[in-house]
Amino acid sequence: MKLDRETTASFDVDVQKGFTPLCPEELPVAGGETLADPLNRQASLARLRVGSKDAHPLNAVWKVEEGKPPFSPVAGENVDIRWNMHCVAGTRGHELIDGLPHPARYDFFVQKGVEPDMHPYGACYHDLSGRQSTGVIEYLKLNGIRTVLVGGLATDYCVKNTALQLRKAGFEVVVNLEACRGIAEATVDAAIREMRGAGIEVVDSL
Ligand code: VGL
Repeated sequence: MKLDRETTASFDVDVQKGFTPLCPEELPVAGGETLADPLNRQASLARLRVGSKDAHPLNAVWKVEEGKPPFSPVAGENVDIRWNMHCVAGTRGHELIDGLPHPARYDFFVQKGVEPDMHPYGACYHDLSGRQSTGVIEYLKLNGIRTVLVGGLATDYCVKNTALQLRKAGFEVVVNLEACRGIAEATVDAAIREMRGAGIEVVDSL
């Protein structure tokens, strides 16, 4: 693939220990802890590097409880289903995996899901309807970015939604599967189909 570094950004989506087997009580994604090398390689192809993290509070309304299992629906404008508690600010699960830069070293960084009744997936909006920007789209446009390379966790949730939001905002989007891992095979396959259907390039590696 021919990439123009000057107009290309690299996006590390939610590459946090809470989505790896390092935090088995959270939302462990097999192989999630192995993504630093492919993400650093991806970033070397781009002029700007941006990233995101879930930064959840302990009192989140979407958390799994007795009789309220994972994936069961939860009512609210900006929540949908229940998840194990994960990526709580101030805990190990909130940290980026080893081998990535400190968040302060990124050109732009999104912390999302901070409100107890908001659980966004895509990193471009704080709400589920895509109304309240996190600012990353504006940042990329202001800096003349046209192409965004995307990797991270998890392919079937936050990576997919971030890629779709970027595409809808007018960027050329490339999802780099070597730098992603997903929660389940069926939802990863469906995510790849949906992203390709939206005009996103999904590649095995960069
Ligand atoms: C994610 C499920 C729940 C993700 C976040 O980062 O893909 N998945 N919360």
